[in-house]
Amino acid sequence: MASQEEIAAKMKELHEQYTVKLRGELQSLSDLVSDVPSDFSKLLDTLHQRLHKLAGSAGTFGFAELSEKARQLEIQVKLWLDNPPANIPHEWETFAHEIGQLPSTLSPSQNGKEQDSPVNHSSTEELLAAPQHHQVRVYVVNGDARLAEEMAFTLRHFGHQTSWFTSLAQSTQAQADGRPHAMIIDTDLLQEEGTDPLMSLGTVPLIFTSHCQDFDTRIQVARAGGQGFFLHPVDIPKLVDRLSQLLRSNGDTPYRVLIVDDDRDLAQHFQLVLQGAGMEVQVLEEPSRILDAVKEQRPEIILMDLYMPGYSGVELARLLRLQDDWLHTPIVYVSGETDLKKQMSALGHAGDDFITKPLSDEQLIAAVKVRVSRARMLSELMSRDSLTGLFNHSRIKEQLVLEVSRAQRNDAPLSAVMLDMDKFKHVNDTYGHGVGDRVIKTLAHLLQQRVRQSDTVGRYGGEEFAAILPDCDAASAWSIVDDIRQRFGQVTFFSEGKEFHVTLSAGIASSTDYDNAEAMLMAADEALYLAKASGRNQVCLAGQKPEESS
Ligand code: GH3
Ligand code: MG
Repeated sequence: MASQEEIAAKMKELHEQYTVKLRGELQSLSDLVSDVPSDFSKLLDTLHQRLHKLAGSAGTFGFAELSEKARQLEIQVKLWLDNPPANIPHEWETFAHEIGQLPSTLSPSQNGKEQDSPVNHSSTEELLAAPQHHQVRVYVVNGDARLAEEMAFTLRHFGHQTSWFTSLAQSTQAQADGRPHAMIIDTDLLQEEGTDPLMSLGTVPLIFTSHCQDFDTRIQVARAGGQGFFLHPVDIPKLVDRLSQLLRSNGDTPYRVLIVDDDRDLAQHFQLVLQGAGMEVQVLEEPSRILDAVKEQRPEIILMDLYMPGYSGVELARLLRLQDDWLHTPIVYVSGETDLKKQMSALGHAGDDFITKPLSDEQLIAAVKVRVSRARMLSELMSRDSLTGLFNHSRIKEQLVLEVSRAQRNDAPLSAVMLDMDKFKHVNDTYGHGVGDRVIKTLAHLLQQRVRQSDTVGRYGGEEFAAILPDCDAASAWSIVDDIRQRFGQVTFFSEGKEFHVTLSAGIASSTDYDNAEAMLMAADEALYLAKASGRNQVCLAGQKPEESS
């Protein structure tokens, strides 16, 4: 990925190119209206298109006054287009004069932003704050020092690095030493200090704790941009779940953005701004390539221009929605269209949202961040099994496809494991379904505890689990899984005064022997079947005789 300096240099170059083109365009517009036109309605069409584009792009490049004037002139042209006058209207002369005056708005003195570097470094950095999973820093802010310290202390048990403060002001001062990845704030402080101290936080996820749960408190939390709300006494495991959910969706994988816009300068400007904020951005100038582009990049958000020659943004959005794969991808129209009716109609047809050009760099970054973070959180929720919190069937299969191709790229081993509890029907029949659920949760917990951070565990079916172990050959996988088998067999369960134990069987396939995800899963499943057929409570490797369990 390009460095901040490279992005700033590119941005400067793009800005200079745009300014040169802009002078040409303004001169050409002035020439266009200098004579009394012979075909007035054709001229209006051309003017409308060009003023619309100008209003949208000029503001984004920092020429706010020009953008505003172009917008007013566009509205005038639109009025003439909607109610065509019989003759050249008497306002034409003033209109033509104003077009001729547009270049005067380009002088730097009238354009504060043009003097700045086009990339606003401080805001871009502020909005960045990508969490590092290996050392998650959490601030706890509560006016009650004892509560703050207690919560900070408890969170440390979950591997978080915590600091606690008794006021928002204190906590923002501390950020000079490094921004936290998340903050847990008591709502009393919102009443005392307001939301101003939170403004400098950019997109740091905020979770609120409170003694009240009335509507007023909740609306205050919503206004402050809270992404979680917990009543005292706080259910810490739930809070930790929420934290990891937020951190995962805000995670350190760059957001993938696709920009579909025929205005090359503007698209490049958006691309550079978003790249500056650490995102992975592709620009599509040729709309007919859209299906290939989304397949290659798998964007998490699409910024779509509304009017392009040949195809409209709405048509492209509808085309994408024809395929299940792109049903959930947020599509945001970025357009100069200010007519609310037209915006609504565009949204009624496949798009999710509308942002109007011109927009500032900060607005663009925030607009993308908010939407992608939410989309990630929703997909996270959808891909988890509700009983165990593990990846569900389809998600674990998807993950295996990704891991197999990664392993092949890196020429590294990878093992896939299928685990299934033995005679589980008997557990349900004897102790009831509720107890059975508890056993399932226990195995889920044990699996998560025993595997590495880079491994993935999922609930494949009822009492059947799958695990993916990257950088792990069949022999090492066997040792890990056999250790889990032994530990699980030693867990004592209780129900109505009775003790019982449950065992499991497992099958393992390695990527060295099978070259695709489906073949690996099938082989691991066959090995599992072999383990069952050989007496259960054992781990078998695909294509080998069962090892004796100890
Ligand atoms: P085997 O050793 O051959 O695997 O025998 P088994 O009894 O474990 O296998 P079988 O497939 O016959 O039965 C699995 C049982 O798991 C049947 C089903 O009721 C139960 N089960 C599936 N999902 C859940 C669940 O979510 N909760 C509970 N409590 N039981 C479940
Ligand atoms: Mg079973």
